[in-house]
Amino acid sequence: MFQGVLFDLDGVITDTAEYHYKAWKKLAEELGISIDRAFNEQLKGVSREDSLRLILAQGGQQDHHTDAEFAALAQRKNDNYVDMIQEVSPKDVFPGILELLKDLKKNHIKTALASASKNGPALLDKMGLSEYFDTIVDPASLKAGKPAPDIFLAAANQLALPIEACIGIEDAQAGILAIKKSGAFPIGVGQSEDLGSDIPLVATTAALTLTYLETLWSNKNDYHYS
Ligand code: B16
Ligand code: MG
Repeated sequence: MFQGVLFDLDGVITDTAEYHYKAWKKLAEELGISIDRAFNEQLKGVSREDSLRLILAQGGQQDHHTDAEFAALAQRKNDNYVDMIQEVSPKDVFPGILELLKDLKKNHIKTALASASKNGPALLDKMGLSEYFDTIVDPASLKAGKPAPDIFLAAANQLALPIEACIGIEDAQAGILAIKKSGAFPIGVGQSEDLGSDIPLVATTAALTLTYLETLWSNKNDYHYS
């Protein structure tokens, strides 16, 4: 049986992925750059700075800003995003997540937050979920963000568990690559068009029950991915 579950936040625990998209779209438009939902799939799970680099490259503006201007643009996006998440509350937790967290606790399965977001701890507080997490990885402490495996390796390490004993849950292409590279067993939340068909996927978090995770875990050798 698995001993730990490593959770992404945005797009897995709540719908903040949508707020990130809206905040990036607004900033991009102010810069005369157009981005759509398909482009946004590349931004999911990617750090604030790397997301801004991708957007500027999309508009051919990769060399247009000084370091100070770049930092101000990243700050502007975050200020706008932070405004949007002020009203987040326990009712914004995705279906099934609270029940899963409670069941994991009851069964002494450890939990970690492996979110690239520096706003992660504040969001868990707003949703009343902090008490369900044994540890939170500080994304600022990592050498490389998703798709590098560092955040999932750090999460297992902080739980004092071997990574092979953990499940990682993600909604983003970059995050799933990171889980695969880490050695944890990946479960994706989303569609095969976005996330591929080589790992188990759920269309909604309502499917993420402890029983279902146990079933996937016992069949994990049926999945072949690299
Ligand atoms: P922040 P996750 C990621 O969180 C988001 O998916 C991504 O869109 C965002 O740019 C990144 O966090 C950094 O967030 O600007 O709040 O520090 O999906 O890894 O939980
Ligand atoms: Mg995510």
